[in-house]
Amino acid sequence: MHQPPIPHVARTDPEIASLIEHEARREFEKIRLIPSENYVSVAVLEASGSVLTNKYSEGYPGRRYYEGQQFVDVIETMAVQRAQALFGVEHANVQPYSGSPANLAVYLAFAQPGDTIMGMSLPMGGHLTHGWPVSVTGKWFRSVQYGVRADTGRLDLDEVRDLARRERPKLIFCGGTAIPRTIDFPAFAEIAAEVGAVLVADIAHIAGLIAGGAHPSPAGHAGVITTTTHKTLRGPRGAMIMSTAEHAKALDKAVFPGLQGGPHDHTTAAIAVALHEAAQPGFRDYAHQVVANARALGGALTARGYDLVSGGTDNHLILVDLTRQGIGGKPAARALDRAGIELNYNTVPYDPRKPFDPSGIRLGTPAITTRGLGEEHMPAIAAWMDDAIAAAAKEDEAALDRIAHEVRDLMAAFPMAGWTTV
Ligand code: DSN
Repeated sequence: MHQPPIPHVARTDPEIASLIEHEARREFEKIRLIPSENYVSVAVLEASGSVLTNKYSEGYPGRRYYEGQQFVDVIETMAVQRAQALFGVEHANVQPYSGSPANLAVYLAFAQPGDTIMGMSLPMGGHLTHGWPVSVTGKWFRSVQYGVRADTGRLDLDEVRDLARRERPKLIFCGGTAIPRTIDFPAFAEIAAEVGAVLVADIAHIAGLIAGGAHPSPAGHAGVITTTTHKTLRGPRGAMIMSTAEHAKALDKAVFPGLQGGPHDHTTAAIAVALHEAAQPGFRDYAHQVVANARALGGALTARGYDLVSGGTDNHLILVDLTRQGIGGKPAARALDRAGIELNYNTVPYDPRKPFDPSGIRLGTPAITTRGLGEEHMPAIAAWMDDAIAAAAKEDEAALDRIAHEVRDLMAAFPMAGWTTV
């Protein structure tokens, strides 16, 4: 059952309680490979489910618009200090509701509508909020986008530099949602400095790897760092903006009152708890194991004939082009989910197919590593994936059921925070 238990929900709203219980069991039984997801600790669950949800706290510690901040002020200050210490930054704002509002606050702090901004395009691995046309960031700003090379699947920093020199953007975003390779923050910083842009490192995917020393840090290179708190960082759903002292005031003003009302104090407390967990020595082991698992899984998939975008991975994430397998990403992802392996369909760079029916799948190892799986388990996962994709092509439902059963048997041996079998 769900941990912590939810007897009050069960009594007052049994339908919702039952759905929560089903979701907890689903998370326990599946091999969860969506690279932006994880399992938070019971401590994080408790903090985010606490009475702090009752409080309004517009403003910042010591400068609020409501009374009764005796404890909330201390909590937010602790969260800020823990972020500063963990990431080695001069300033942190822990109030953004999630990654997209955090990025929007950065635009508000540094750009006017119509200004030129630059980011990686969504189908090449960037994020919607880095200036993709359907996002407000692509509608209200003049967005120029860079991608990866067709032959390597990797960024070409000479191309990024040429584009920046030509377009003179006010903001340059680096980072994204489907980048399997190490981000060269010093190189981006050099380009931004040359054209007079503010460099924004969106580390949402890799924040936990950076905290654990498994990916280089943008601190000291990027003037602004944005991140969600719920991916590799393994905290509640939320976000942070970190920066040099120089940008602190503009960013704080942009978050509140520029973009948001009251911060979600229960989330702030849970972020503080997660940051404390990420500062423990065991988190370094976790971060390095995430990368080792991704390398092992990528290697096992390659050995089975799968094409990995950029040829492999340096981090937690793998992007697979299924063209050679003769199946689209969407039917493959559906079949894998049926087989107990959860991931998402994804465009690959230069994808000839449509975004809603693309050529690829995106997967990663943050969640399974939290469950305790190691490199030795990756060949079996690759074999199940291969079998499920072959079964999808033949519409072999029995094979998918068999794999789901085997997956459930494996995962039963790995405890999950948030679920208890007794
Ligand atoms: N939805 C996130 C992801 O899955 O990468 C990005 O916002």
